[in-house]
Amino acid sequence: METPNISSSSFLWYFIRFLVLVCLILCSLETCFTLEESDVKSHLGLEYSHTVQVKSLLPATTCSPSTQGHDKKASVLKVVHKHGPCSHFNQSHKENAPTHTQILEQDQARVNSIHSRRNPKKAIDRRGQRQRDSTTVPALSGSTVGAADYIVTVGLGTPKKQLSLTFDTGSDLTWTQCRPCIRPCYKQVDPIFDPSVSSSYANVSCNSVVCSQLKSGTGYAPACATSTCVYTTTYGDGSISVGFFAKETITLTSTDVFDGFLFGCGKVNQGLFRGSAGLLGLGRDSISFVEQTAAKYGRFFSYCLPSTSSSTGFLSFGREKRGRASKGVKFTRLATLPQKEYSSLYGINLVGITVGGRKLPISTSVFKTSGTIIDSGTVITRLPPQAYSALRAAFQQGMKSYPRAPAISILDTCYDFSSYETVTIPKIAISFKGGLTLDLDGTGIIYPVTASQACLAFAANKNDSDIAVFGNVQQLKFEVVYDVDKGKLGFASGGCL
Ligand SMILES: *[C@@H]1O[C@H](CO)[C@@H](O)[C@H](O)[C@H]1NC(C)=O
Ligand SMILES: *[C@@H]1O[C@H](CO)[C@@H](O)[C@H](O)[C@H]1NC(C)=O
Ligand SMILES: CC(=O)N[C@H]1CO[C@H](CO)[C@@H](O)[C@@H]1O
Repeated sequence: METPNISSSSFLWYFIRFLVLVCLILCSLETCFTLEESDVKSHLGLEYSHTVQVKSLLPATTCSPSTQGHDKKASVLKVVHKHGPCSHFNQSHKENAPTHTQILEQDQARVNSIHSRRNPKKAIDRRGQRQRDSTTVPALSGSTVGAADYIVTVGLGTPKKQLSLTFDTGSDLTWTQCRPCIRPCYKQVDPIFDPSVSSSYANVSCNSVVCSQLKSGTGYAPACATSTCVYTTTYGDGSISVGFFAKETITLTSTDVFDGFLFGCGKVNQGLFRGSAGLLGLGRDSISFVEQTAAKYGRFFSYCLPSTSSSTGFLSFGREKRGRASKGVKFTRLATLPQKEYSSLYGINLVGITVGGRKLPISTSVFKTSGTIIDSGTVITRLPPQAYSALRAAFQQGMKSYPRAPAISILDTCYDFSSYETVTIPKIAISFKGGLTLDLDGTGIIYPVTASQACLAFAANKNDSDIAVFGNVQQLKFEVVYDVDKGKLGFASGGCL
C-alpha cells in the first residue's frame, strides 16, 4: 500500500517541477522579447545619457531666429535674450552685458528675496532692530530683475511707442521709465516713454479702488502726491522703481489693444535693469498683465525661452493662440501654496528626480516641506539641500570620466570639456505630480560658462524649508503653458530652438 503511494506522489512532484520549469522558460522568453529593444539601448547607454556636441552648448554669435510659435497667430510676441545677437541691445549696450558670475550672483539675490518674503527678518534697520512694518511689507522684494533677461516688445500710449520689457512671472506690476525722471533715468535702448505726448494717458487717483490694489501687487502700500496714486516696488538686489500709478493703452499686436491698462509710470528707477525699459508683470495678483487681460485671454498664456541667446522664442496669450508644439503638451496641477506671501507666484508639485535612468532616493516629504514654484526670471533651479546632494552625487558618478573644473558662484559641479568634441552626460528627468515627467536635454542640464568650465545647472537652497524654484535654464526650448483658469501648468518639448 505504501509503495504505490510514494511513487504516485513522486510522479506528482516531478510533474509540478516540470510545470514550473516550463513556466520559467516561457516567462524568460517573454521578458527576452519585451526587454530586447531596451536592453540594446541600455547596453549602448542611449536611454540613460545624452551625447552632445560641446560646441552646441556654447553661445553663437549670429542670430538665427526660430520660426516655431509664430505661425498664424495674432497675439504672439517674439522673445529674445537681452544680450544675444538677436537683441537690438547687442550693438549699443554690449559693454553692459553681465559676466556669468554677475548673472549667478544676481540670480542668488533674486532667490534670496523670494525666500525672504517668508522670513522678513532680513529687513533689519541700522540699529539692528527689526523694522516694525517689516512683516507686512515683504512681498515685492521677490523680484530681482537683473537676472530676468528675456524681453518682449510691446506698444504703449497713443500714438504707441515701442518698449522692450523684461517679462517676469515672479512679479505683478508692469512699469516703464517715464519722462521726466526725478532722478536721472537709467540708460535704456528705447526712447523713454513720455506721458505728456500720449492722448490716452491718465493718472490713477489716490482714493480709487485700484490704487489700494498696489499693496498686494507690490508689497508696498500706495502713497499719494497731489491726489495722484504713487507706487513703490523694490527688488532683491536693491533695484527700485517709484512713480505714478496710471492708465494707458497697451498694444501687443494690431488686433490686441487694451485701453485703460494699469501700469507704473516710473519716475525714480535705479538698479540692474540694464537697458530694458521696464517690466511686464505676469504674476497672479489682480494688477498683473494676466489678470488685467483676463476677459480677452482667459488667463491663458504660454512662452518658449530660446536655448541660446542667438535664437528667438515667443510669448503668446490666449487659448487659441498656442504654439505649434501645443498638441504634445502634458500638464500638472498648479499648486496652491500654503504660504500667503507666495500667493501671486505659480506653485507646482515637484515629486521626484531621475538621473541616468535611476530615480533618486529622495523622500517625497522633502519636496512637500519646501514647496516649489516655477519662475521665468530665476535662472538656475534651486532644490532643497537634501534633494540637491542626491542629484549631485548621482551626476558626479555619471561624469567620473571627465576632468573637473573650478566651481563658479552657486554652481559647484563643473567640468572641463575643452579637449572633447562630444561629451556624454547622464539624463536628468524631473517629475511632477500627476505623472508629468520632463526629460531635460543638454541645455537644461549643463550651464556652459566656457568649454573649460561647464557646470551642472542646479543649485541647493540653504535650508530644506526654503521654497524650491524651477528656473528658466530648465524651461528652455519647452513651450510652457500657463492655464491659470483651469489651474494647470503644461510643458511641450520642441517649442523653440
Ligand atoms: C499726473 O499726476 C502728476 C502728479 O500729480 C502730475 O504732475 C501730472 O501732470 C499728472 N498727469 C496728468 C496727465 O494728469
Ligand atoms: C531652517 O529653517 C527652519 C525654519 O525656518 C529653522 O527652524 C532652522 O533652524 C533652519 N535650519 C538651518 C540649518 O538654518
Ligand atoms: C539684431 C541685431 O542687430 N543683431 C546683431 C548683433 O550683433 C551681431 C554681431 O555683433 C550681429 O551679427 C547681429 O546682426
